[in-house]
Amino acid sequence: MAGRRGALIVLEGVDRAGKSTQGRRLVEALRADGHCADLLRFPERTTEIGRLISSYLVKEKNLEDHAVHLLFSANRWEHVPSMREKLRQGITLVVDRYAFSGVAFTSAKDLSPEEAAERGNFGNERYENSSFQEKVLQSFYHLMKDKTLNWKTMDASKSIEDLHREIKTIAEETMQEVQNKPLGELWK
Ligand code: NYM
Ligand code: MG
Repeated sequence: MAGRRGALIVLEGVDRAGKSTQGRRLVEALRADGHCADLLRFPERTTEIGRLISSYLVKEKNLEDHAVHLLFSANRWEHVPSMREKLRQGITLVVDRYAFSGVAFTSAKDLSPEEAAERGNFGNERYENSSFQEKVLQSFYHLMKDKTLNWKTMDASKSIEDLHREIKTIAEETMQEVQNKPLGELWK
C-alpha cells in the first residue's frame, strides 16, 4: 500500500468549454467513491501573483505580454511544492487549466487587432472573443501531438452528465495506471 500516489488530471480547453463544471463534478464523484481528490484552478487568483493576473484579465491593469506570461507561470510554480506533496500523499489533483493554457493563450497573441475586435458570445475578460479562442484551440491541437502526455479529447458539446461519466472513467483508469509510478516532470 505504501507509496501509492495520486494522479494529476488536467482539464484544458478554450474558455466556456465546461472545464470548471466537469472539474467540480469529478472531484465530488471521486470523493464519494472514497478517493482522496482536490480541485485546483489556474490562474489561482487568491495569491499576490494571482491578484495581479486577475486585475490584468479584467482590464484594470495593463501588463507587457512577456511579463504577464511569466506571472501565469509563476502562479503555477508557487503551487508546485504543495501539489507534489499532495500527489505523493496519494491525493489525486484535478486541475482546471495548467501550463498548456499558458502556451496556448500566449501564443494566440499574434492575432491582429481587427480579428480581436470581432466579439462573440463570451465574457468581458481579455482573450474572450471567438477569433482569439480559435487560435487558442489550434495551439491546443499542436500541444496534443506530444505523445509523452496521456491526452484524451472530449467532445464538449455532449451533455454534462455524459461528459462526466466519460471523464470519471478516464480518471479512474489513470489513477490505477500511475499509482506506482514516480512523479514525472512536464517538458523534461
Ligand atoms: N490563461 C490561463 C492564460 O492566458 N495563461 C495561463 O497560463 C492560464 C492558466 O486566463 N481566458 C487565461 C485563460 C483564460 C483566463 O482563466 C482566465 P479562467 O479559467 O477563465 O479563470
Ligand atoms: Mg474565464
